[in-house]
Amino acid sequence: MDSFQITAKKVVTLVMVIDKEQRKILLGYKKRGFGAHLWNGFGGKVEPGETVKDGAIRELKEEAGITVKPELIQKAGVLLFFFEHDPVGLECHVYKAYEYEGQIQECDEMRPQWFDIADIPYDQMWEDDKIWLPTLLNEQDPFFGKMHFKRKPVEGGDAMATASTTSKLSTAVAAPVESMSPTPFGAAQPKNGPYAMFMHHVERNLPSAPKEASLDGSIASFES
Ligand code: 8OG
Repeated sequence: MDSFQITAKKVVTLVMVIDKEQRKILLGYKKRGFGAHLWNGFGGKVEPGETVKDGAIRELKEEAGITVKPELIQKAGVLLFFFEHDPVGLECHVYKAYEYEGQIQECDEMRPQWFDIADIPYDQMWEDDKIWLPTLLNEQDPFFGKMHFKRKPVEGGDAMATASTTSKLSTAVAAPVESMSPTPFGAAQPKNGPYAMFMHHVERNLPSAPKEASLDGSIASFES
């Protein structure tokens, strides 16, 4: 486990917008950067000087074009991600919102789309999501999770490279339009991206939401 020891952590946010009545969830297709080609909630790094919640609200606005009032966004849990041989862990604060204002909009980083809760594309999401997202959807939060990831072995190029090679090939043979995937994230995309999760631990139904995690992987403090 030495290869998973962290000496620092980066605080990131993730917001899940849910339409309870229609039983739908708003996800975004990440077009570039970390987690590219996967569907996810909306979020990112917390900026110096802003609270974690303010960071979550700002990222939701930047990535999906919508606003949630601070009193209508609720902390669902904290996830601590460890990546092999990376001394910096990610402390991800997960929020849920059932109401929003504004028009949902695509940006250069994310393409938002509603999904039926019964039809969440878990095989095109980070691998851990199928473990904790049902917890949030079933209202078994607050939760705390620890996930350990290894980079997937490279087999004639990594998963991302394979995906782009495949799409270049289909262009080269000039496939008829009808036979082409209607979206740029069809079957050629990597299953769950370039990382494989090999260990996880989740605590559910906590009495209150974790506020911070320790570098040893435990909860350091709870929201008051
Ligand atoms: O700023 P940037 O887009 O790189 O921030 C990373 C985003 O990805 C942030 O919203 C947190 C999110 N994220 C991870 N790991 C995982 C994960 O395992 N599952 C999900 N659903 N989101 C993750 O960094």
